[in-house]
Amino acid sequence: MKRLFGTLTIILALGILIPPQASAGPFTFSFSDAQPNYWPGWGNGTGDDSKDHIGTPNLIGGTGVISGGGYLLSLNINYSHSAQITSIKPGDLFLDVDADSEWDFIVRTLNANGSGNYGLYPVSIQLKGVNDSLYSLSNEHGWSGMNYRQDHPVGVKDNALGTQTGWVSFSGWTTNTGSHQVVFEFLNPVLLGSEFALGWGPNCANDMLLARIDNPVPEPGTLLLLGAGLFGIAIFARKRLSPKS
Ligand SMILES: [Ca+2]
Ligand SMILES: [Ca+2]
Ligand SMILES: [Ca+2]
Repeated sequence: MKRLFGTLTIILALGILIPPQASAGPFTFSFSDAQPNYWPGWGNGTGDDSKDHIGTPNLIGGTGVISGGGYLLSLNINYSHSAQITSIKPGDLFLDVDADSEWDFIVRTLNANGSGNYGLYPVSIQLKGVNDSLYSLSNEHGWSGMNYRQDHPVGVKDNALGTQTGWVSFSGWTTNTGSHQVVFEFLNPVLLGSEFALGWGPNCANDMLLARIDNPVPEPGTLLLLGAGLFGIAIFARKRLSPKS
């Protein structure tokens, strides 16, 4: 028993001394296009504010994959079109890696014409109220006179972009009627915190997604506690099972 205890103690000590390794993975997450209909603070005071989607498209929600090391690998967003309006194009994809209501990265898919690799850029833009002039709004994309969600961010201005840090493969976008999916595959890593947020919508802001997501990757501290707990259970079981001398 003493020898077993000593061995287990050494194993546990090594677990504490050796820096935690990346968890197994990858891990998946899912999200829905829940309320609000617009990003907080960006309602325009019209009947649009009560609508999830104004005509087409309707964003539904999606799924994503994170590596064991905590890096975003891919993101799928589901949507449907009830009518074909060929001039609707995608907006930028917004990422808030620590869910502090300040965007940290964008994928430059604003007005993307098709599939291909699009730039990943660091940004530093509060969701609302601090540097709103850095956003590209729905009004700037040729929708004047149409029924669309006015005055809502759909991308960022060029001067909001930091130095490009990588590329993201984008599936492209269709305006055909029916159910579809856009896919973002991250060719360069973006490290996510324990909670993160993402935002996306078309360049008319007819439907805007804003999702806060709990990172499914276990934190190293949690793993360590789990290991210590298992160690305790092993000792307890060993004691219970040992014949009394
Ligand atoms: Ca929707
Ligand atoms: Ca942030
Ligand atoms: Ca929505």
